[in-house]
Amino acid sequence: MVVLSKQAIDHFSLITPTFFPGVPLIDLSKPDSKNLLVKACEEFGFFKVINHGVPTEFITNLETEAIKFFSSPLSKKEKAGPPSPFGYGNKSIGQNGDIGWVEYLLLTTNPEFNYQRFASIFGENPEIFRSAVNEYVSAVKSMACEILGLLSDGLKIQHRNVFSKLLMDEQSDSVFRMNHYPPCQGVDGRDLIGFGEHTDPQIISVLRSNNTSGLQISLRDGHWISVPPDQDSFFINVGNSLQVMTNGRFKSVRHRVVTNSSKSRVSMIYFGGPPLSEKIAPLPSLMKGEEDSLYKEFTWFEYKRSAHKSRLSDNRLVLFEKI
Ligand code: GA4
Repeated sequence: MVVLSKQAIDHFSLITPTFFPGVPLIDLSKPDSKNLLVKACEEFGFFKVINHGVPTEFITNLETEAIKFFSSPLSKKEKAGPPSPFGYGNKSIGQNGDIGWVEYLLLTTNPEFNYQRFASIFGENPEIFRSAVNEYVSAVKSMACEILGLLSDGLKIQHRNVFSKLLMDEQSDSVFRMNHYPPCQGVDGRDLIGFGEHTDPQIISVLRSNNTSGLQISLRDGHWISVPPDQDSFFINVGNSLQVMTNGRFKSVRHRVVTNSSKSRVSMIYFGGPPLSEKIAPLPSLMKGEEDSLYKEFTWFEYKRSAHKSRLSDNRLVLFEKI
């Protein structure tokens, strides 16, 4: 188990900014959503969606199972770890020394694989947890694909499935994560870092949390803002791969989570990624006139390998930028 020293606590604490009211809000049932989506991806790389079509029952079922799991004895949870690459993790994030005030389950979205894991973790009733994950992930993936379709419409790309087909591919390398941030008092009026600042490597990330605050995003000018929590909505992040495919027109958002002094935060995030063999490069149809590609072409396998060698806060795209 990782124990945070006084030194680490000093390093991982900060003053929390106030809530920001200007997070773009997209109503997926409205006909103008495609243009608003494009604008949000250009300006923030982040937005909130309502009328998303994911049944509340799927969300509450999975949240109940997640809370049951995180409330179980550490010795039981640790049987599902370490998360290399999938399983239970506690305070330690990734393989390169990052830590945060968080425990989590990291899963592949491949149902076969999860079954093997759950069979050993949830002795009595693995089927209930497994089906809660599968029904939730499949509904959230549909919503992510709908958003990606609307984005390609908004960008006037001829084939509207150019992004969504990567998530729909049987070989799609997507990940699902459930995080639990126990309440934490913080130090000297400063909050502790739950999950350090980073951008997501994949195409798109879909986050849902309970009503506990903690998520912060970095604006284009570098200022950090707190995102008001909303358990009935989803928050969407542009990932590094979508930034590359749009040749930098969409920006992957830097974000982090700070702990709450009195309440637990539980979040679940679907990271929609392409197949490992997929070549990621700016789409020629998005390059205007003489516009040059800002990035070297790479496969998702190459990017992922390089990401897993990095520290959480690193700018992972610099290695793939053209000079
Ligand atoms: C950030 C997004 C996802 O949570 C994740 C993370 C992954 C991990 O937890 O193992 C990484 C991080 C994430 C990027 C850099 C590397 C890998 C931790 C880390 C330090 C599951 C992912 O795909 O990339």
